[in-house]
Amino acid sequence: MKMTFRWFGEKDDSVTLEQIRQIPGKPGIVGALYDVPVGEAWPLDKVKNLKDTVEKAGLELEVIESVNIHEDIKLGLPARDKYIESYRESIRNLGEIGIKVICYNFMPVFDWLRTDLAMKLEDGSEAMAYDNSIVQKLEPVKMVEDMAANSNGFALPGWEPYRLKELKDTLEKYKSVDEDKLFENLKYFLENIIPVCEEADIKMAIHPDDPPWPLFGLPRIVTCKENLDRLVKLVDSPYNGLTLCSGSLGSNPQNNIPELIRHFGAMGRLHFGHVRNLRFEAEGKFHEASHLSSDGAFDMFEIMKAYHDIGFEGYIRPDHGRMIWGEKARPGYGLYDRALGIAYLNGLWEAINKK
Ligand code: DNO
Repeated sequence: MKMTFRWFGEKDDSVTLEQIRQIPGKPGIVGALYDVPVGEAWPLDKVKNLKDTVEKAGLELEVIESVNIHEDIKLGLPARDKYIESYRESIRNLGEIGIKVICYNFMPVFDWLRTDLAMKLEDGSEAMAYDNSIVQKLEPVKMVEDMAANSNGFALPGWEPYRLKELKDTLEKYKSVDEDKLFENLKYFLENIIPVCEEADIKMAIHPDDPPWPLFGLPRIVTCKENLDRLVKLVDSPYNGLTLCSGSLGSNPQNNIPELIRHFGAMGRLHFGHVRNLRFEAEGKFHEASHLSSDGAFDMFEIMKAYHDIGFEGYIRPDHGRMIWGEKARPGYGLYDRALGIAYLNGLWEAINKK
């Protein structure tokens, strides 16, 4: 297992590489470019530059999260071939700088969704929360405006303002896309990129849908064991793999996270783990918690033990943390609570290792 930490780059993150370097165990960086529009290839000079920046700070860069997928690919529109070609070029360029895993998602229009980005918890910390009954009453365009107004000035991944201008139009186009069609479009995409990944030695690791159920009538397919099984079979290669996000899949209590880790780990399809804890107030109503097992619903020991038992050689990162100690940062991505998360996950790992 290689411990990592997500970093949004010099311009887009309140957390610095110098700070990350002082986290016990010196985690590797999970990075990305944020100034290349979705659908365009990531230029070699820019990815080299990112790599150099990270290495100059004494850290490693082997994971990218995310190279986002143009909506026309998900919709299966004729222009997809052009965008897939750009994606292939990005993969080749990332292969040149030694990237090993690309995390991506195939969620129509929206990436992850929370209804409150700063819910006050009893101890005075703030956490992101989700309530299905609120989402059911929401109008997507209004919701996006609210998110933008509440994100401490940072653009949220997947919610970039330039994409949202076309929101209404895009929602209309999805009316003819159901689950099966979305699976078909994912298959087409994977068939066209996996051979390039094999050459570049980069594993694709799809991120689950968060939350893992349809929203606003849009289909979502990366949601449960059955669908993940279907997904890994779309192209039968270890390069077609998964990011197992405990918080995303785990928001549906029917998804048993340690069991999923064992199942897909045994198949050699697990390349990246996002570890996060949640506390449920009701079905479809939860808030994110500290990583500690007793603060939420998940047994972190069992999760880390499952990774240990499969002999996991991929990457793990702490996921969304709370805002604590007065920190102002991108929601979910402050320094302090994620650093505590790493220390705790590493502690569990050490104990499991010695047993
Ligand atoms: C949430 C993240 C996701 C993830 C993308 C991958 O905090 O885990 O936004 O990066 O879904 O494409």
